Amino acid sequence: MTPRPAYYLTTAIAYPNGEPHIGHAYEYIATDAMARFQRLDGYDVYFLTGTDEHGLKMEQTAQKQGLTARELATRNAAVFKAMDDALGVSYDRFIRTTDADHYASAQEIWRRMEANGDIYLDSYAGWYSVRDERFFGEDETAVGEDGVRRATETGTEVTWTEEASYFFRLSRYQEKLLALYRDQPEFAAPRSRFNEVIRFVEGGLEDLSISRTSFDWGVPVPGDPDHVMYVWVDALTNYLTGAGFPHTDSEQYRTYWPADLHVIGKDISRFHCIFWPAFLMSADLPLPKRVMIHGFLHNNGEKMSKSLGNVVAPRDWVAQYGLDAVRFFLLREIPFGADGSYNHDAVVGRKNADLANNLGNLAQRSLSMVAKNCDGAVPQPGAFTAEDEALLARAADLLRVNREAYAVQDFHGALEETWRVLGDTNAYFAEQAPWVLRKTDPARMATVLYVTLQVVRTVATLAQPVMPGSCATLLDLLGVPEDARDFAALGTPLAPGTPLPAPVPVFPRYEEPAA
Ligand code: ME8
Repeated sequence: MTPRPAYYLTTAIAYPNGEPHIGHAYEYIATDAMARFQRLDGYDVYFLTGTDEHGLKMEQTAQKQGLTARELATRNAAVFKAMDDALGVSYDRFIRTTDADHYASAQEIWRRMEANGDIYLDSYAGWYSVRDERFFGEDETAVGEDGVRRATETGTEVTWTEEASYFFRLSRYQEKLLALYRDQPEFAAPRSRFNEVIRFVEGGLEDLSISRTSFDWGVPVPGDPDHVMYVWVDALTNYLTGAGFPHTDSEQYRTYWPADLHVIGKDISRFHCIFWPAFLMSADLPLPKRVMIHGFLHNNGEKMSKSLGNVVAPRDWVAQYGLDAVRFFLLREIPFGADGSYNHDAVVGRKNADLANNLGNLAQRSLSMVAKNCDGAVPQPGAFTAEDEALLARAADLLRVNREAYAVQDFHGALEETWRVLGDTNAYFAEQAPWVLRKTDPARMATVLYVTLQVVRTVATLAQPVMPGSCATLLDLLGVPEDARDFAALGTPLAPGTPLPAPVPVFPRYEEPAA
């Protein structure tokens, strides 16, 4: 047997300085859908997520709460992990940057960059935003009416920082990065955000301060314990740690590095598309194949913020709408890569129209008819008409359509096309009227029900990455054995005569709670 091809994907690792919000959940759910899709499509998937625990932001938040940074990180890493579990995020490892193997990994990449002559000691004087864990040039900041200096791009407060620091020779990598972008036009997406990165690099790169001496909450710099690494050097390296680095001869590393996909939000594209490949080039390590940059979620068009009180906790949404409706809404509503807005009516609209009506109703009506009129087993179809053949062909083509969409993380497009076929199946069902055929032509009724079940089964199989729980229940109702739910199994049509359990509704409507 040839080994299954490997597929290694990651989310950004979150700062556990507070509780996760729906923006975090969005990234994890999308990456999880990608991981599940690839598994169902026969890949040997490794899925990494976790927490980014070092740096001044963690240190300062902890101090305010009377905790050590480690205590704060431990407490909130558990909250993030519990949220992943509650959201059905099928990670293979939840990495914490305080894990021992991560220290070894971050120190090894540092040594390699140093050995390559890319690290030198100097002193840093400039502006630093703790919120963004990021340095800014004077010209990238401005003093507001309140006398506070802020970073123009992110609006966060900056403080003057002057200390001994190691620098990474980022300036050396401008040409190599531009060559990478030219040679691998799919290295980052969407194109508009990738173009912003390219324009920034074309504007010239300055060397990067990569260590701090004014606090010690970080990975110690090899050979100079007065310094800890700049948090982003250590954070980005988590992707290598997850792949078994520094053990480059390990099975884990040989199987999974380079990563196939990093999924991140738009605010950290420069770190992933500029710094990260430059560090890897310097350390003489292969580069990840793709960085997918998603947009930001806004509450009713407004930025989520604690002061506006509009931050959605993922667990509240799950309690209110149900997990699979939340997962479906987020991936169906917003084209991945674009910013998106959410509100209650939009979620309810998707839950009721797309799930309860389009899919749930069709499944329930066809399965109930089968239970009553076909001895509770998959019906035996007769000869297919041109309409039957056309619909079955469209359903069969959905695997190709979904593969093409997932290959570029177009979850929205995948679901849109899949639901279009469902919509047409609803029209077919209404037109064929099997409840009339029941009396006039029962053999034809059996064929119509068979065709409908075959489409529902295809949709339930392909929608598993987005709605694992509900689709599993639906596939149970369709009599599809657990070992026949991967995409390869779609090549075998439903077997007539398979006994089916009594149908139950899988996609309930949202009912407003009584006032
Ligand atoms: O940036 N909508 O951590 P983080 C969508 N530790 N996505 C959002 C969002 C929103 N409103 N707000 C944040 C960090 N995100 C670093 C990453 S990776 C080596 C280190 C996304 O907790 C954000 O873009 O601030 C990022 O991808 C992720 O959530 C974690 O953000």
